[in-house]
Amino acid sequence: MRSRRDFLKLSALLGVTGLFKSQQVLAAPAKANKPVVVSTWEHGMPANEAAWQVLSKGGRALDAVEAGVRVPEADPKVRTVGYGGYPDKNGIVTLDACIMDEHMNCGSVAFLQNIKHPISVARAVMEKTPHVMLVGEGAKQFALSQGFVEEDLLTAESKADWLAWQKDQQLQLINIENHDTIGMLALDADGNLSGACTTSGAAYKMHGRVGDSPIIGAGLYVDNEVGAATATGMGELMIKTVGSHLVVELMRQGASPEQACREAVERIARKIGDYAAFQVGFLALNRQGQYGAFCIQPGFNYAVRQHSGSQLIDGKSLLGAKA
Ligand code: SD4
Repeated sequence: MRSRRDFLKLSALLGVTGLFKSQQVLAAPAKANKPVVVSTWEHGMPANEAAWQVLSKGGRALDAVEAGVRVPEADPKVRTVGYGGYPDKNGIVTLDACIMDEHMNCGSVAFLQNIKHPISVARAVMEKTPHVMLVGEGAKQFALSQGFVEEDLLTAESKADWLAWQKDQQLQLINIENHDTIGMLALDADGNLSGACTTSGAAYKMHGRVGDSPIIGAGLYVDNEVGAATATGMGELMIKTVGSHLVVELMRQGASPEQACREAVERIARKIGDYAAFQVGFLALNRQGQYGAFCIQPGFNYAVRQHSGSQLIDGKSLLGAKA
């Protein structure tokens, strides 16, 4: 049952923007498991704690997901997000990120270089421009105009690995051994959802390659009326299937978060011949605060933070024993 607060929000919106927009901001029911934050991989644990600082004080999900994913973006030991991320084949670190809130507002940057926090640039695109996506040099110029500073993001460790890789120049495919994008989804105490996704992408990718992580619908999607989803793994497979949007639409039709993620992985397996060579993991959170995940290969895990504490959970997989 919807709370009085939800109805007040709804009617306030009806007066201003009409029914269509009001449906988009319909918050979670009063009895939802909230607040809660979920994120991909083990580096989601410290990221979730930063998000929880916001959520546990009644803060907004949007602020929580931005604060959360900034943690691995700044951590040089996380080699596939932000500062310290693996470079492309030319030895250049290029970053992709996007963010989406409960009002269908979204912002994104792709092929961004020398800026440590692409998620905050994506948020600035969302809030300070009439656009959704800025790429490359244009994204950097916009970031600099907003006060972001230029930094060298290639650490000595990533440079050494890149130099070693140059000897045989094998393109690194995203499978079981190399992955780590952070996708984060949060439901706040007011019952509103937001999500963020940020990555340095596939190691030693072609210069100019952009994955799913900055693409709304592929790497991230949020519909406050239904739920939110994010993805990690070989981005080309999520782009081809608009994977995160698919997961949200499956939840709209009644699937649980885990069922929706599973069906999206099965869709990839049905449609994409060489899917078994890659890893793809979906993570979803619905407006009741229920969460779930599913992936192609065993080995994907996700972090959860809620009032009862924090947890790292192994995702079930299509090709693993747990399927
Ligand atoms: C990409 N999806 O660029 C990202 C990479 C990733 O875990 O998720 N790695 O394709």
